[in-house]
Amino acid sequence: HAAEAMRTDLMTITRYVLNEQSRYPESRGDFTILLSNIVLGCKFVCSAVNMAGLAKLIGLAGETNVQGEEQKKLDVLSNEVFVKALISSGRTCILVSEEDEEATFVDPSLRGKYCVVFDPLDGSSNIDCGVSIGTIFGIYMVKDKDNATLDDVLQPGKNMLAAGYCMYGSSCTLVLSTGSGVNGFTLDPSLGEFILTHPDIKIPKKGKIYSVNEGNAKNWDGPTTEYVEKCKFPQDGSSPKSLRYVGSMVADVHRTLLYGGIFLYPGDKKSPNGKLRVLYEVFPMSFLMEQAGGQSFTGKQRALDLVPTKIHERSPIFLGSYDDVEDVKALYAAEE
Ligand code: AHM
Ligand code: MG
Repeated sequence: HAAEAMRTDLMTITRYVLNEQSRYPESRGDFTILLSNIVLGCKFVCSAVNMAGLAKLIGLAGETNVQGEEQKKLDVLSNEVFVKALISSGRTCILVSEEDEEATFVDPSLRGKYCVVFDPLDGSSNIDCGVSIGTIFGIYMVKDKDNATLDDVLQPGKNMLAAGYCMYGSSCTLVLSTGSGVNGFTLDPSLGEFILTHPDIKIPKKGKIYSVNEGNAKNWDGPTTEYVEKCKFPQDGSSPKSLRYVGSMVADVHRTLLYGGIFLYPGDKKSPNGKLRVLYEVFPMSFLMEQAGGQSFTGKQRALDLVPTKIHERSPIFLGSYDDVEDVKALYAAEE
């Protein structure tokens, strides 16, 4: 009977969030509306990614994004869809997108109380070869929507109300935390609905996989070098870890969350702050990791304690299984 109930009692993401938000009756409707607009953006990007070859959406748009990288048409399109969906929700106040140099302050007539930071299509260098890519987002609450300032988004990650990502892979999976655990929803294309398929995700306490761009090894600092050496040549009699690196953060973090292990994008001599952006890459993924029982560390501190000073700021990041991140922390502590 249980199996039967599973098939007929569909826990959609909207239903899930409504249930969960019943703790906060006053904000229940607003958050659900905001989230359904994020979900709409994800569904759009999912179908655009799947049609990319056919629709000839792939190709250079002839623009560079704020970090000076080549931008594909699909990034531009995804960004536009998210920005428009978020503004039209009437529930947002400030938007920070990887694709826009400046933060967007929503017109007062359409303003709501939420700030959304997002990377509409992360891992775009992987589009052409069909590797999984994703959308990453984090949600803050504005202090006073009539006097919103950049400080409302330059807040430590621990102040986020919710964070998540959507992975466009062999299936389309949305992983969400609203601050009480982590849940995964898979898009049923025939229904157009995200259905709860991965309830209460917990990351294994210790993992067997490390995930890093080892091509940068010559510029790493001592603790990162030592840590990766330890993964390959453990001195405590344990087996070496396997290396898995897609080069698409959502895919690498998703695997880390489900299988355990560690994902690192350290700083190095050439890029002391690494590559990944604090607001819409490091924070949402760190939020999810902690909510799933893992940890996230910058090399100096708990990642979610970091207070960003610029919206596109970067930070080194080590995140994943509790024990694996603990090992990294010990190496950095020993260096001091
Ligand atoms: P992007 O935002 O330009 O797509 O870059 C971010 C991506 C992440 O998805 C991934 O973790 C990282 O860049 C990989 O970088 P590298 O190619 O240096 O290993
Ligand atoms: Mg990105």
